[in-house]
Amino acid sequence: MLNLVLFGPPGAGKGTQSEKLIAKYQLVHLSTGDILRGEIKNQTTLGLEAKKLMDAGVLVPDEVVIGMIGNKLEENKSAKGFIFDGFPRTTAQAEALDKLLAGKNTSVKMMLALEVDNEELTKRLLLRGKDSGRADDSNESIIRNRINEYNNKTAPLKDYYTAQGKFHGVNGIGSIDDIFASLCSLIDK
Ligand code: B4P
Repeated sequence: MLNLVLFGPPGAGKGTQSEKLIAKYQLVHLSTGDILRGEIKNQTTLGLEAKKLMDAGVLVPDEVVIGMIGNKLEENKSAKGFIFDGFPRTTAQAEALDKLLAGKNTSVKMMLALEVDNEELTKRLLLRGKDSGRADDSNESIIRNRINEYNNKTAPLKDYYTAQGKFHGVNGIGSIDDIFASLCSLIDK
């Protein structure tokens, strides 16, 4: 199984590159952000709780997203592999993912990290906010919160995957196709 973790700060292009990777490698896309936005759209209890946190640019609790990923793995037993997009975002989530995959006799093959500076991230998210209607893209102070959450809780995962020899950084600035080519060359190595 080819299990990839796509990593990077908010707006780094994880969703954008996931779409291209799924098409090329025929993997199942598991984006916790998309799943949570689906729950909000359907006005489920989980969605209503998550909305407050997401709109403020804060991470939702680990047990919520870990439960969601566990369910999706069960629903896709015959998958050739998965792209984890926006998950894990904390060490507890990374440890839970390792356990869930070990229970299925598989593991994360690599973490692909899109590296983009804060100025470019803010620019991209404000631009997307003009059309997306996403509350968390709508103003600079919420975007700053998201970047702070990333630096405090998510960035340490670089060390977690480096210790397993699985971390690979890629420059996330440039054309979408060039970035995609860099990702593919790492996967195909
Ligand atoms: P996510 O939905 O994961 O969103 P993201 O970090 O904003 O986006 P991404 O990096 O995918 O950016 P994209 O490709 O869209 O998270 C939203 C919220 O959900 C979190 O804040 C949190 O509250 C919650 N959440 C999700 N997962 C969680 C978890 N595991 N634990 C706890 N909470 C969780 O790109 C952004 C923009 O840049 C787009 O407009 C795109 O067109 C543009 N772009 C992409 N590549 C570009 C390039 N090369 N050049 C120029 N622009 C580019």
